[in-house]
Amino acid sequence: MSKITSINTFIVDIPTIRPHKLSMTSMSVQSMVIVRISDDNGLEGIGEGTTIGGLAYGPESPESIKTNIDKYIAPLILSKPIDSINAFMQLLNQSVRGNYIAKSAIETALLDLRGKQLGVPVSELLGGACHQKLDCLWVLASGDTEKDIAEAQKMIAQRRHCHFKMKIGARAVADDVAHVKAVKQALGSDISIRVDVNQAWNEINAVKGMQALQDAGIDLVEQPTPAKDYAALVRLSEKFNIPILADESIADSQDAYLLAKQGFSGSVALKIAKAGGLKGALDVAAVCAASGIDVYGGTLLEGSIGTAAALHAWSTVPNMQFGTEMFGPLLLQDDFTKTPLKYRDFGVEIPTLPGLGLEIDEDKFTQYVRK
Ligand code: MUC
Ligand code: MG
Repeated sequence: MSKITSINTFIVDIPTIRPHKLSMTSMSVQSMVIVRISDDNGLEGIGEGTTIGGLAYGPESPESIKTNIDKYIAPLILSKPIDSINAFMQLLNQSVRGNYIAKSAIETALLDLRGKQLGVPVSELLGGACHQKLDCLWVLASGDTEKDIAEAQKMIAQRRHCHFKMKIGARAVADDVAHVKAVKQALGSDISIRVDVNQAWNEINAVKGMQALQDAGIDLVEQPTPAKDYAALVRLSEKFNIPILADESIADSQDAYLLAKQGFSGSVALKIAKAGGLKGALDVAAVCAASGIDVYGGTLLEGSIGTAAALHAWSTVPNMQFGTEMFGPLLLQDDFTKTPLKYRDFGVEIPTLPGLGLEIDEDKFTQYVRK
């Protein structure tokens, strides 16, 4: 059995194609933690741990992800034989609390390495793909109504995306609703529009906002209220026909169980970063399936590596009712892999080569790696 000989981490900064404005931050660059794990046969597994806006989105930053892998996580698995990724993850979960994004990066790199050792794609290590291609929406977040309309029209004409999610919550409810309504009217009734409030509303504003968005024909409202306020999410899901998607509220399968137990009738965004890896996210999907809760393949705006990892996981979920938003690489000005993901016909293909199915372009990697 081959052994792990090195675990190296890097922060890679790549500018975005335009400012990406969320309720809690505006992004102009994405900082990805890339993990490279080698074995004694010269094979390498790659993983990615990425968040949004430093510490604006959640409790892990690119710098903490890198430091905690280097100091606490890597020594637990270095020099060990890579016979069971489940056993490695159990050890990590016993020894390191939280740090879900760091764990997701490590699990991804281990799965990529194991897939390359066995000559099979990561989806096969997870039991096999049910889908070869998944729907993929695009997020409109320029902050400007006319720019958002032009951007969406271009994506539709290119047959790249026909579902859109709009980031709102930074402005007054009435201003946000007017912005969303203008985009919906310009694009027409056939084009699906959703919104993501990223926890910015209290329940009173959520009632006002959701009523107006429902009346305007918006298809879904994501995380209107604060993550921990499960009772508000349950009340809102009972009050409105417009579906609610829980995002920041649900990290792992225990969260999904607790929300389902309270009677939540909405849907849940799966993210490998929130759940501590691919298997953790699939556990969330299993709890949702058992509870009658629909799922959606979510992103923390990862580049190609994290996005490919999530796609392998989502490909094994029989029913991804709300599609996916695995567009992260397209928001970045450049890609340091030689094997870009294939976006076509309003969706994205699941890679089929061994491991994640990606290869790093070393020159570009060196160009963007933080010195
Ligand atoms: C989120 O909260 O959904 C996903 C897409 C995007 O633009 O931001 C992320 C995070
Ligand atoms: Mg969200």
